[in-house]
Amino acid sequence: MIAIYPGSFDPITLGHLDIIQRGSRLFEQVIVAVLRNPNKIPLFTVQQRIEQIRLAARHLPNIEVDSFNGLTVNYAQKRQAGVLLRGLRAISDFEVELQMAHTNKTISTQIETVFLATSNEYSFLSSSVVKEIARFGGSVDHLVPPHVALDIYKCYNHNSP
Ligand code: COD
Repeated sequence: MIAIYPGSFDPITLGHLDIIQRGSRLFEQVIVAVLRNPNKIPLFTVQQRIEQIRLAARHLPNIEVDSFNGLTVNYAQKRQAGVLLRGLRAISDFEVELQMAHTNKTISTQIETVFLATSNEYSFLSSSVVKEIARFGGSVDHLVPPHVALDIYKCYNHNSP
């Protein structure tokens, strides 16, 4: 079974990577799919995010990294995937994710959403938290892969604190 792990990944965090690693043990192939979203101004371009994810997941043989636009379920169908993989951190995630899963079911009954609970150590972690810390000069070395931390420091014009 092929699973799609869709998201913004702006940037990928250790929380995302944990879901990718655990997903790679559950599915034949996991396609990490970065949404090309013209309505948001991201910190990193889609191409930069793809490269960051590829490098972070290079030790996993069954991971592909791609980008998409439009509806996630349409992209999943195009890639012949049966599952949308999502991570759950808190009740706030649950409400949004459940609504998205139900909506997606109305578009395609063929595609199931599978949720993985966050690992305890990453339950607070999001791309926004990472950007907030870095913007104010803090270290994000413990929150993202090392090459991503370097990219972030470059963006905010500071060296590793
Ligand atoms: N631990 C576990 N899981 C985590 C962690 C963590 N620390 N951090 C993030 N995650 C999970 C998130 O819960 C999410 O499941 C996934 O990782 C990706 O997170 P993000 O924040 O990078 O990406 P999102 O949630 O902004 O991505 C949203 C989509 C792009 C998937 C969504 O907007 C979408 O599908 N858009 C396309 C249009 C569409 O099809 N909409 C659906 C119909 S309403």
